[in-house]
Amino acid sequence: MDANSFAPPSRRISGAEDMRRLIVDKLVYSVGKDPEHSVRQDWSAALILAMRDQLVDRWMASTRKAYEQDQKRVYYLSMEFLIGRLLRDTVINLGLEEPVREALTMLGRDYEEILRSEPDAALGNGGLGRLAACFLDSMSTLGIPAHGYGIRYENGLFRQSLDDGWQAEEPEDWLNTGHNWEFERPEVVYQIPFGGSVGEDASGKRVWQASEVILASAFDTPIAGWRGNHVNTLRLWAARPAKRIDLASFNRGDYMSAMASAVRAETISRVLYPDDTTDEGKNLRLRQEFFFTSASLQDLLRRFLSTHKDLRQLPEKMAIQLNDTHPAIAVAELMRLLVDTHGIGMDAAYQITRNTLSYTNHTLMPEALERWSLTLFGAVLPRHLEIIRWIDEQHLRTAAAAQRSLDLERVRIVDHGNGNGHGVRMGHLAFVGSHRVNGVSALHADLMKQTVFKDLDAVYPGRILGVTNGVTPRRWLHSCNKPLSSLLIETIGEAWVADLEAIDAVEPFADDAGFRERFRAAKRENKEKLAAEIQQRLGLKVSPDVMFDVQIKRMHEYKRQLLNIMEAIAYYFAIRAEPEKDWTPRLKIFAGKAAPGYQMAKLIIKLINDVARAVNSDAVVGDRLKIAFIPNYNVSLAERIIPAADLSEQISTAGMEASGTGNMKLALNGALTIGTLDGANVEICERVGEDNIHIFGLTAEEVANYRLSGYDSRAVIESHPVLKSVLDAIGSGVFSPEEPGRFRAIVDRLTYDDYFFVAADFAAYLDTQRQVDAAFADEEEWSRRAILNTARVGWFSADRAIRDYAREIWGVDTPPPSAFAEAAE
Ligand code: 26W
Repeated sequence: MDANSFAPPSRRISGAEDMRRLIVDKLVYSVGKDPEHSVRQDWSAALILAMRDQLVDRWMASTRKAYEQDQKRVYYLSMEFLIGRLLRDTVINLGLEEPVREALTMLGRDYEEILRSEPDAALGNGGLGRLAACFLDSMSTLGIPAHGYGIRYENGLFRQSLDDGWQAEEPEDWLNTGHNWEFERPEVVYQIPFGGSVGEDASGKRVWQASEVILASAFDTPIAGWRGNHVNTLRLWAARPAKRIDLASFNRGDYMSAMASAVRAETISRVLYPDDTTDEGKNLRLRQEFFFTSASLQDLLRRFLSTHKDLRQLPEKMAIQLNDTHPAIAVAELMRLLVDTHGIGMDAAYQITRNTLSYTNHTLMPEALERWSLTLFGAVLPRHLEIIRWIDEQHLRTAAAAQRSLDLERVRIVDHGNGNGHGVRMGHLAFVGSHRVNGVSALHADLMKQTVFKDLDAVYPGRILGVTNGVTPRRWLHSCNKPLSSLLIETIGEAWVADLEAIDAVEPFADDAGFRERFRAAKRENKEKLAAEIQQRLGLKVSPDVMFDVQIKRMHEYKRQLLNIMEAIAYYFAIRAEPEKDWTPRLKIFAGKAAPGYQMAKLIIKLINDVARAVNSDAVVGDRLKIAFIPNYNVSLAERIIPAADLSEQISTAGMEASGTGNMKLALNGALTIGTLDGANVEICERVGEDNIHIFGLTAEEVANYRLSGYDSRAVIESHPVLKSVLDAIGSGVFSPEEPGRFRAIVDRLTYDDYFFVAADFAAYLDTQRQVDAAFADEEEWSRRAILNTARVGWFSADRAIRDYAREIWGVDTPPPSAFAEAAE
């Protein structure tokens, strides 16, 4: 048989008529529906399958090339991938928008409506998960052979709704209508051992006798980059029991116990972030982390060994990136696989491991740095505990030699003290087991060296570096903001889509009145659309003429949605006191989910909604202030809000937001930022210029000093009458007359234990908001500054971030941006 016998009939399509035929073919033969009786879901499935067809041969070509050229590969291990919807991006990346639209018109279907019926894959929580998704896009665009590895959660992050203004949570059934992008790989299956004990065989070799084995089964989703030149794989693992049912119990009629071990196994890929406040929750979380890490490492070793013999070559042929501490167990698991399964010595295995792994840290908050009690860890992963103790010994020797004055207790991975740090410190493990450790903004990397990783930095100087986050311009401008994208392409060409720094070509147009008007028209179109959605979903009528002031992110006290709503209250009172004054009208938009167990964050959602109820129904106020909390924040909702934003709220307590990526997306879409000098805001400020951003509040250094010297929020409150009146109103039930004490806990927190410096920053925030008002009132000047924001944030592209990783961490080549400029011509 010659090679041509394998050549499949080509499915690549360019014209609308061919596209129509392919979609109908998919509808009939793959979805199994009669076009006459098909509903929207069926058409959506058919279109996705048609697009997937377009990806497959490119995907195989990419894989073939990686094997043939023996390219170095990147493996990105992440507990979260917030990919959202894939259809619009894929169609645009492949340059197939025109034929798809036309084909659907011929079929009497509406393209936009079909796009909306694709479920939003919410396999993540926040920025960390979205970053992983942006990075996959960029690695494909840059042609880096890469795999994303994660968990195929049956229920992703919960679906949020509002029940009388309170957050309500329901399971997100994103798989209900099938995930038509993926290919199930039933043959790709690995055994994941848990529990049991470790013994020795006759030769003295350590042998792990697990008490339970669960199977990890692969599902692959192709991820195309710009123009579809390279297609990578997102491989997600589903947990399966080794034995579906226990027949003996079944035959006895004991059906529950017959299924028990299957249920226990499948629980592992059931939900994202199970509540880990209970022991059972912690146990499940550790099992999830080991489950996907082990499956991924077994898989990449199998791939490596299919074409290589010598495992010492591993660091030359692959880079494994740990997205936060969640996959930190990879350090011990890679050692275990090398030593126990492949017979390599401990020292050599340790060296291979460190040279292959690197670790990204996404938060300095000590409570988010995972640690496991020795009891739990030893019960679930006894062999790994041995290996980690071995690593710890080497590490402590290095530490003692490097830094004589160091307190070794603080740097050890396995901590025996009884304090908070008791147990296995996963951040330390990830740090020690990696050759590079990166923060996600310049400030964050600096603070890592000064705070949580100070001692480890002294032992391993030069290991920490900063790689400032970035966002993909394909999704976060080109595909989500058609009006602006089209204007930009018409004005400066298309090069920026693949090389975002080229967007600086639009800077001179900031001084062109005609361009400013068109820029405003684009924003206006987006605002009208969002206004219609707000009216439809919340029953709230808002005017697209007012400033759209946006804070969209996870609900967390450090992000200070509370500061924002308190400012709204102050503004509300001021308007009521002087209704005749010339106020700059605003719509405050909030969206974000609170972790189900995070009571304070949930109370803040309720406060926002109670204040909204009072303000939105107050005839005196009218359009001058409206407040909208849009439920169920996810990637798709962000894609609709961001293009419509005028003002971007990035107001975290300085030193607490590692980077932020929403700040980049909003600035790119022409919103001005009001923000603290935190995370990547610092670098955004440097790039857009101080005149084009509204910075306020304490710096990270000032916050740190206050934490040392003590800070008396009560005195601050007493000395600021507006702040006092706002807190009095919240605390006395002005917004919750049916339950006056509802928000007492919030007021108490700010008065006695204002850990996030809300009171301290209130006055500066208020002042700055009034400056924003004045600036917005000058339409031409505001537009000029908005255009400068778009023009000057090109550096915050995920492509640039990936080039930095490739060069500084992975040792992987990437094509220069000029390669794309030529291709675009
Ligand atoms: C349960 C443990 C845990 C705690 C927090 C898991 C995950 C989280 C967050 C959702 C982590 C996260 O998203 N961090 C964000 O990462 C972004 C990408 O680097 C940064 O831009 C944000 O500043 C950071 O908060």
